[in-house]
Parts: sequence; C-alpha cells; structure tokens
Amino acid sequence: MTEQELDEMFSTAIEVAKEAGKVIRDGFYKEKTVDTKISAADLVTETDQAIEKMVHAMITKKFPDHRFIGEESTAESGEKHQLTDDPTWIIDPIDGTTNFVNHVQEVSFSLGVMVNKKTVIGVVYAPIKEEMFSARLGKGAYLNSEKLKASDITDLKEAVIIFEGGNSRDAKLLEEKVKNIHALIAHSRGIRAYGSAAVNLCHVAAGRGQGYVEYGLHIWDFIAGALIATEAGAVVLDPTGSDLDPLRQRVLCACSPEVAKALSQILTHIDTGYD
Ligand code: 2AM
Ligand code: CA
Ligand code: CA
Ligand code: CA
Repeated sequence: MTEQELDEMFSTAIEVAKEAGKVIRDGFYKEKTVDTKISAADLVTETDQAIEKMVHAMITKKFPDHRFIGEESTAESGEKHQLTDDPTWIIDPIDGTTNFVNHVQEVSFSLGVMVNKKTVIGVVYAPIKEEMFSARLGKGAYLNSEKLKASDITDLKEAVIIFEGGNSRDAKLLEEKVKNIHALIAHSRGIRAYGSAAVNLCHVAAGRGQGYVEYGLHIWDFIAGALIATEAGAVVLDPTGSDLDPLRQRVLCACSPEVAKALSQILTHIDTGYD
C-alpha cells in the first residue's frame, strides 16, 4: 500500500464520517423506530441500517476490491466475520444506539481500516458534539485539528476508569462484571460509563480519564478508537496484559503501561460466552 493510496483512503474515511454524522444529527431529535436484537438492551434503529448501507456504497464505489465489515450487515447475514490480509473497512454506523434513542450526546460513527491485519486508519466522529477524532498509524491522533495526548498518570489510585455494563443479560456474566466494578471503584479515583466504546477510547486519548475496560465488544466497536488511543500515547491490550486480539471481544485501554498493569491485576478476566 503506497502513501498516496493511504492518503486517499484517509480522506475518504473523513468524508464518509462527515456524511454519516449528518444522518446521525438529522435523526437525533426525531421519533425513532426501535427494534431489539439479542436482548431488550440491544437496540437497532432505521438510522443504524441506513447509515451502514450508505457508507458501504460510498466505500465500495471508491475501493471496489477492499473488504467491508459492518455491525448491521454482520447481524443481517448471521455470518461470523473473519479477518484477512486484504484492506478491510470496519464500521459501526452508530456506536451508542442506546444513547441515540435516549437523546444522550455520546453517539458516534466509527470507522477503522486494517491492512495485513494492522489498523492503519481510525476515525471516530461524534457529530452532536462536532468532535472528529482521527489517527493514522505512526502519525499521531487528532481531535478536529488539535493533536491528542493521553494523561501521564501512572498510579491507578489517581485514575478515572471508564467501564460498561454491555448488552448481555447473562446472570453469570453479570456476576463477574459486578466483581470488576467493585474492584475498579475500590482501586481508582472513580468510574464512568459513556455508552459508546469508540467514544470511551477517544476520551482516554484526549486525557478525559485514564483507562477503559470492557468485556463483550466487537471489532467494529473498538478498532478505530484503539488506534486513536495508541497514537495519543495510551496502551491498548487484552485485559490480561497480553497483546490485543481484535476478535477476542475484550479490551483494556490505559493512559500508561503502569495503569494498564495495575488494572490487569485487579480485574477478573471474563471469557464466558465470548469465545
Ligand atoms: P452499539 O451502540 O453499537 O450497540 C458499550 O458497552 C458498547 O456496547 C457500545 O459500543 C454499544 O454499541 C454496545 N452496546 C449495545 N447495547 C448496549 C447497552 N444496552 N448498553 C451499553 N452499551 C451497549
Ligand atoms: Ca448495536
Ligand atoms: Ca458499537
Ligand atoms: Ca452500532
């Protein structure tokens, strides 16, 4: 892949995110048709589906041989997505649909591009707040035109940690998550949950918190935000402390390796139901 091709892909990613953002903004205060997927906590609206269709069309028009993975097309086809070495555009049309439905502003469009299974482009656009987060591998992370740098805190006691309850209502899983919430409150300065995985990662990138942990995510939730966070100097790992596996459905992000290590040590590492 040449620099020129990557430049072209990056400008397409930004253009696509702006278009998706317009549709999110238009739908934000309107009446919505809401459907549920795996549980009463797993929502989808017509806007999610419309954005995914539009974005898929825009990308395949420009890059017909590239692959595409999106949350709603995966849900429709019922097939498990797999990663190949081909350039692959991975999108979540609305990350934070529960927020979208409840008029909470933490709603984003997330787009990551992987080449040879490495993320080279990450764009997260939160259109209600007009925050465009973007990163290219090796070139830093930006919020609009401002360069991002994660917090330099190293002590978990001084850290604010973002977590999420997720959309599974499996009793065993919830029990483990409660243990983790307990451990996070006990060892940190405080916990937060903004309801969008992509936004959570961008918050850590922007120094609006020092860590984020979630079990049960999908690749489209975090692949773009993970690059934005690492390009801002944060670390993104598997919660056990080993390398992130983008198909393993669990993510630990921390502003520093010290906070990452401390988090990894206090967490109960949840696998149930995800592998
Ligand atoms: P989604 O809005 O694209 O479905 C945060 O926990 C992540 O989990 C979000 O990225 C969100 O993505 C997904 N999620 C799905 N249902 C959720 C719920 N009821 N509460 C919080 N997050 C949910
Ligand atoms: Ca969803
Ligand atoms: Ca999502
Ligand atoms: Ca979504």
